[in-house]
Amino acid sequence: MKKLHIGIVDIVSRGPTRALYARVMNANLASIMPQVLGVWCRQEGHQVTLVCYTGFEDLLQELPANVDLVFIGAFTEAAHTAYALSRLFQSRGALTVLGGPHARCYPEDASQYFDYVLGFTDRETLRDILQDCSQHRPGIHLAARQQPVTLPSVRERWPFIEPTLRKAPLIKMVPMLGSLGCPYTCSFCIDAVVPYQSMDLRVLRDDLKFLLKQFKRPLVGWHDPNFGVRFDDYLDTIEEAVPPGGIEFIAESSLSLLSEPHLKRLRRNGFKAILPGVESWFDLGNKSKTGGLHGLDKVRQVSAHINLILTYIPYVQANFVLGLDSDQGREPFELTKRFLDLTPGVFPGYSLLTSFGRAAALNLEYQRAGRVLPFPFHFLNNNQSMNVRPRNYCWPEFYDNLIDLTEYSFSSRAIFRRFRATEGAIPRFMNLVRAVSSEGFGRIRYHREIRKRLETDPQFTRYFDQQTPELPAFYVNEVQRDLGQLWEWLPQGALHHDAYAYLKSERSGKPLVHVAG
Ligand code: B12
Ligand code: SF4
Repeated sequence: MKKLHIGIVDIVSRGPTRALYARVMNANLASIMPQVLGVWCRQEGHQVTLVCYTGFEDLLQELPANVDLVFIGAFTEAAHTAYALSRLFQSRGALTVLGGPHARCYPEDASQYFDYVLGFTDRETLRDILQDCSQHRPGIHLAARQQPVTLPSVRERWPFIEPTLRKAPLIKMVPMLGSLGCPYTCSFCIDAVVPYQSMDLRVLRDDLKFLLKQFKRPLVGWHDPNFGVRFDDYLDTIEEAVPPGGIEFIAESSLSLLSEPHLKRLRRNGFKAILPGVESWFDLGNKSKTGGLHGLDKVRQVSAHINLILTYIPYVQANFVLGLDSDQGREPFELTKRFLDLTPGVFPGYSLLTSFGRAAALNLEYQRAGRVLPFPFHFLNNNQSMNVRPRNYCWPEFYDNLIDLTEYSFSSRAIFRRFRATEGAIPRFMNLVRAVSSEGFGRIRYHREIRKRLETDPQFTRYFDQQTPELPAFYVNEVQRDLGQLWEWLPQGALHHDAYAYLKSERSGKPLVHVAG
């Protein structure tokens, strides 16, 4: 096979940025799969250049001009950035491949702009592409039957991890993966139907030992959808490789896994931040181990649990989904405010209910009910737009409640109480920066702007009420501003997508995916 020049772009930022938070954090949000592809492509004998795009690089300078094949990894919020890059590289004669969350959720749309669009990707899938390596316009959709059984280790990915972390000035977080899939089946989740599988614990052990030699005190971010399902196996592995506290860890874990004995062990082993999902006061009780408890009873139980976690783990972000069908009136929002009163040390992470294309079977229900709005992908990041019309709220009412809750969560009083209730300089610093930057104050400003326009801009009201598909100019201008120079390369029509493609394809009975291998 001809030796190819392969470019890989891991898009972390949707466009150029100068924000301080982005400077500190973006390189720490690099994905694992682009690095994996880099290792596999080199092992197949090809020349690879990988760029983690954090918003500070000039992509065209960093990737060689003569690449044959470009892999792009993108979340849906970065879809337009990815589409524009694809067009640019295709215009220079390269073939392009899209992978990652956007490709998994919106393959029909993406295949208009790439030669290949990938779902689950294993080494065989990659080999198929490298062998075929030909133009497909529109592109073809390929996927492995299941998640890969093994992935290259941190040691093997190091030639890609190290240059990425060099861009992170303060915190340097190494991305690791202990498991794929999840044994739980939360209806809204992309992993609800993906069987749980553990990665090879011997490889993890070796990687942890390797990391101890690279940094004085490494920081590992576990990318597992739900870390600690086989809790003892993972903690045994960590304890075998690392002296207590020799590596610091961050993980997403469900509350049901965070019992007090587990918390003691996590603290002993350097876990510094945990991100459990609470999601709702009226639904999804299994995940938070609150069973049939609802409303204020659930608030009290979850609060007590999180206060307990905070005595062991200095940084806790509790995640909520706002606008679920089980919510109505002011009560869910007021309950979250009571939760913050009772749990002053927690950082609240709010997601607006978002239906990411094919991510979950539940999305078919929203599509059948005609409740999905075609907001451009750029805004589908759980906070800049909510693409499911709420069942029990009209938009102004929903936004009033959202603004009230966000203001409450990032009021001077709440910030001060959070500061006092948190231990350690870094957790305090992170809470403060997140509150006063784009996440806290920035979102309050943004939601207020949307609310104002819902009152004053008839184009907005008609679009939100699904009376017209005509996109308000506000959104077009935002994408143009965020993409910077890449705007010129955005393919025509790319701001619009069929928000009902998943349902249509299910109804047509035609399989979408070509299984690789
Ligand atoms: C870990 C994680 C994070 C981490 C790490 C992010 C990162 N850069 O990887 C953190 C906490 C930083 C994060 C942040 C966010 N996340 Co997140 N995150 C996840 C999580 C839990 C696991 C993803 C993962 O790494 N899995 C392990 C990999 C190996 O498996 P995989 O993702 O299934 O990938 C397979 C294929 O897609 C393919 N593949 C993946 N990447 C690539 C790349 C290329 C080039 C190719 C060819 C193939 C390929 O190969 C893999 C093996 O089969 C998922 C939920 C889930 N359960 O999957 C959400 C998820 C991916 N996140 C999501 C979202 C929305 C976000 C945020 C926008 C939230 C926010 N508002 O801040 C940000 C965006 C951050 C950013 N721009 O980088 C959504 C994405 C939906 C979408 N279509 O965009 C998901 C699906 C959760 C959800 N809501 O349903 N996230
Ligand atoms: S526990 Fe988390 S990862 Fe598992 S199915 Fe539920 S939401 Fe998804």
